[in-house]
Amino acid sequence: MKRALTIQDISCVGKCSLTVALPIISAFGVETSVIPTAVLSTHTAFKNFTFCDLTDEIEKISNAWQKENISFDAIYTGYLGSSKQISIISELFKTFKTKDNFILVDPVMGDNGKLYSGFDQTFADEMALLCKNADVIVPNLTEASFMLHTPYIASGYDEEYIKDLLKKLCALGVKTAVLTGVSPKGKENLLGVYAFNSETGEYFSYYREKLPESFHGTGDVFASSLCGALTTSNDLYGALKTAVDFTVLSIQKTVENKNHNWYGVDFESALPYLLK
Ligand code: PXL
Repeated sequence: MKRALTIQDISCVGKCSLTVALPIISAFGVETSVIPTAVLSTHTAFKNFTFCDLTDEIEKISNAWQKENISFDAIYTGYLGSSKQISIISELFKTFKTKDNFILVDPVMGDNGKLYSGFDQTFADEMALLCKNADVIVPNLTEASFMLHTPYIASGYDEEYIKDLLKKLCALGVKTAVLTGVSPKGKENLLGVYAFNSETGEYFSYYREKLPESFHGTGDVFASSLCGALTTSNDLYGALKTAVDFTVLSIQKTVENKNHNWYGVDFESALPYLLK
């Protein structure tokens, strides 16, 4: 069985980060190992939350794994709490990267032109350095703009603008950059992903109809399903399609459930799609 490692926080309630990544990657038939970077009572979109930092555990866990000769087919990072965590995880990448596995970095730090609470430009610059060591990165337009120091453009941009951002992201040192939440001029009714493989020079885009509602946690659902799909097949374009379709289905299931929570998507109801 393939084994993936995912490194992100546990938000005890909130349907994001590890509570999303574990079930989704497992649904691909992939053993899912974790390093929790922090334990929060909920994610940070709630008004009141606790935060227990686990930065000091990361190196201890990594050192113990080295003694046990543990290895991974995939390493996927999501929400990280501090610049210090980023530098520790850069070292962990060097330790566990092999010629056969891949590193997926979701540089979680913001949306809709704004950084999430607790993040600043310095954090975005450190995240850009972490991306250098990744095979695949999946920023949204906000995260890409902060990492590249380019102005955030919410709408009205064309595909050339997206291609230019993708080239600049790959210039950070990453092999494949994927921009998420893309809706260019002429496709305003659609939302999708646009990817650039800097080794082959190929672009790939995949869109679905834009849904009337958006929800917290869809980025984590997308990145987790992309991790599962890439671990089980090295077809990037097929994996991106699976991840987009699973994310759209999760949103549809949420909308169908009239009693859905405000804080996350009902990806649980969409899991049977991955088991097919
Ligand atoms: O969904 C990304 C995420 C993960 N973890 C925590 C968050 C967020 C987004 O707000 O606050 C703690």
